[in-house]
Amino acid sequence: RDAFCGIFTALLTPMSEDGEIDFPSLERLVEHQIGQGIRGFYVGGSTGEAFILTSDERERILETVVRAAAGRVTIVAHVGCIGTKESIRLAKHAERQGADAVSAVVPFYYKVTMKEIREHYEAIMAATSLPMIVYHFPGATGVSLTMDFYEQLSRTPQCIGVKFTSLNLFEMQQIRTRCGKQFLIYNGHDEVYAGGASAGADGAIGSTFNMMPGLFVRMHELVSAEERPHMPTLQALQAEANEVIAHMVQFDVIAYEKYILYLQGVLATPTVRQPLKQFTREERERIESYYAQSET
Ligand code: NAY
Repeated sequence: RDAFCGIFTALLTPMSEDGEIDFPSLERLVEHQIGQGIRGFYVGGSTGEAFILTSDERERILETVVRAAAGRVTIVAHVGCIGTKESIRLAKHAERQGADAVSAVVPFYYKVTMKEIREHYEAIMAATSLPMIVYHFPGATGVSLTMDFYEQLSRTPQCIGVKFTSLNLFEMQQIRTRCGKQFLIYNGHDEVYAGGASAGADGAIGSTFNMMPGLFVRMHELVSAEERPHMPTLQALQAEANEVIAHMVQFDVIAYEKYILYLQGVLATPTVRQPLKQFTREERERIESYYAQSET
């Protein structure tokens, strides 16, 4: 269980100027992250631009990350698609590659009930022996999961937890109460990491860990220490992260993080794939001057 608790970076997918995947930059990013003490990677999620990649590309990315990480951290492969069949294909591939767990977004676009959603997860779990982490992100999918849904799925030992990307920490706390101590909860909105930890999260999966992993690794150490966490330090670290996040959300999450990593020399270009937003020269200058000022 320890290998699944902590800070998991929702990995970006570096791209070259023509929008193709830049594998050397991906390997550099993996190395850069491991060097800063993260517990693992969440590969091919929203931050990884999963839904605008082909399945073949998703497979190549996972293969590269597993090889580059070489067993040093835990690998969660996001295999979710809006259809069950393709999710199963990716899950089987993840198992063959040696991923430690799979995760799948709640199926979106076609309106189905909790029953079909549960059957979707059961079918993916039946296809491999890997543990499953449900990916709840109502802001993007428009799907709210019920407490009964969580409770039922958590009774399946193969379903080990949920990546909870919502600001509703009351609901997170209710999952903790209803599903028990063993069920893993990952905080998914980095700006409320400290709040999520107090609502019972065991760790976090986040996009901003790509550009500031150290801050969250320190917060996780604080909240998981045996003795009581030092609240003023925790609040100060969260405030430091949130200052960057507040700046970032004026622009665009994925393009912004890629731009910072490009400025840091980790990525060769800050390109995102169409139709995601590419920054104008004026936006790039604003980000650069904010970055230069925050570095000093
Ligand atoms: C994923 O699958 O990559 C994630 O959901 C990562 C979680 C991020 N959510 C989104 C929509 O990007 O880290 C968060 C988020 O960027 C951050 O909290 C800022 O809102």
